[in-house]
Amino acid sequence: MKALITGITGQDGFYLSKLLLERNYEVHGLIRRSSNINTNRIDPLISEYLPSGQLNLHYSDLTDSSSLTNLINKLLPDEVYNLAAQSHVAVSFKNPIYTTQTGTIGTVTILETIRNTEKNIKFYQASSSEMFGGVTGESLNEDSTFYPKSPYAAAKVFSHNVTKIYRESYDIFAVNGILFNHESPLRGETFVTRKISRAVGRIYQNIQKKVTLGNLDASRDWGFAGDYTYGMYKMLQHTKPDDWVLATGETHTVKEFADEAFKIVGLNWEDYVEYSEKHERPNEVHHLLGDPSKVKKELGWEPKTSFKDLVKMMVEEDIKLAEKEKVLIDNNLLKPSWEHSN
Ligand code: NAP
Ligand code: G4F
Repeated sequence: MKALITGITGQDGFYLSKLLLERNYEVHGLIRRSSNINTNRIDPLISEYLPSGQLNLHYSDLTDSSSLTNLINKLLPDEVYNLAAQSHVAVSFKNPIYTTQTGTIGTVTILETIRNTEKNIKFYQASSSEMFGGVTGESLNEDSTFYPKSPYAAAKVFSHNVTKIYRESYDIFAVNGILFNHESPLRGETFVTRKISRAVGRIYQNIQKKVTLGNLDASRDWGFAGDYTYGMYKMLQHTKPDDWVLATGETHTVKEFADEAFKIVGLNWEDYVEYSEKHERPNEVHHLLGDPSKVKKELGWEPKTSFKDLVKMMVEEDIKLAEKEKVLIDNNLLKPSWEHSN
């Protein structure tokens, strides 16, 4: 089996490509050129699988339609997982056009290319619980109404709809995975969970004093990225394409996440967390809770990692990272800038 993954250098890109490589897939990943190395997350996979040719990386960009089309036509993969996006909701208010371009053009380009090949290429679209907007307290499922509240969410709604349109119009095996928040030690450091776990690790190692956050009362249905990427794979192995929600069915506030994370190192979060309005968004998604009963019934998928285990996994990894940073600081090889960034 041959898979093409857009967004292979991201959090989910790592977990998904690891899973596929371990199942003997030939994996092709799309990377974009940057002035700094951007393959850090997948470096362990590069050293293990690139030399044999089981893993291959190609320069492209979701906004560069011709390069995407050429790549798919050249590779003719069995499966395409479209994970790439400008995925930060707050940033999407600052860079709305770029977020929209990335979140829409690539999806329709890939679907159009698939439609024009002779091969039955299966397609996975990374849809998001952000599309629901968190306007009610109810548990959200595949039939719940979308109420996008950011340029990011609006672009995701477009891609979700166009995926469904291509499935229904051209009989393409095109699937939307509507994923609620999923985290890991590889989560981007400006998302709230990782920002907190990074801060806990550094505060524990005495190289940070405080962490500044925005809305502490927002609640999210947080799961582990490794469980969710297995769900993506399961969707493309099903007999027929459809849309499925992946969630834990539990929701926790940002405050609860901070409380749990600081407790792991025996500290009280209230002594270290400060509030700043600068982390508030022009329009907030206050509450997200997912209902994964359809995916459980039809695909047998269930999350394996509890909220407490997820927080522990992230904090423990970030304590180890901070320990390495402390050595560099002590030897004058690193100047901490984290309290001024994010
Ligand atoms: P992530 O860590 O932010 O990774 C995003 C990936 O997209 C990175 O590989 C990034 O490349 C790439 N990318 C960004 N802009 C691109 C462009 N113009 N062309 C090509 N590649 C581009 O995101 P994630 O957490 O793994 O999420 C994966 C997907 O699921 C995203 O589409 C996200 O919106 C969606 N999603 C995530 C969650 C969640 O909770 N994690 C929930 C629902 C849906 P660089 O490494 O070069 O920046
Ligand atoms: O961690 P967040 O930035 O994630 P958000 O906005 O829920 O988006 C993530 O999950 C979506 C799935 O629902 C994905 F589609 C999307 O790509 C991304 O992966 O923020 C979570 C909550 C928000 O309510 C935010 O206002 O935490 C609140 N928050 C409070 N202080 C903060 C902060 N968020 C960030 N990033 N930084 C803060 O300092």
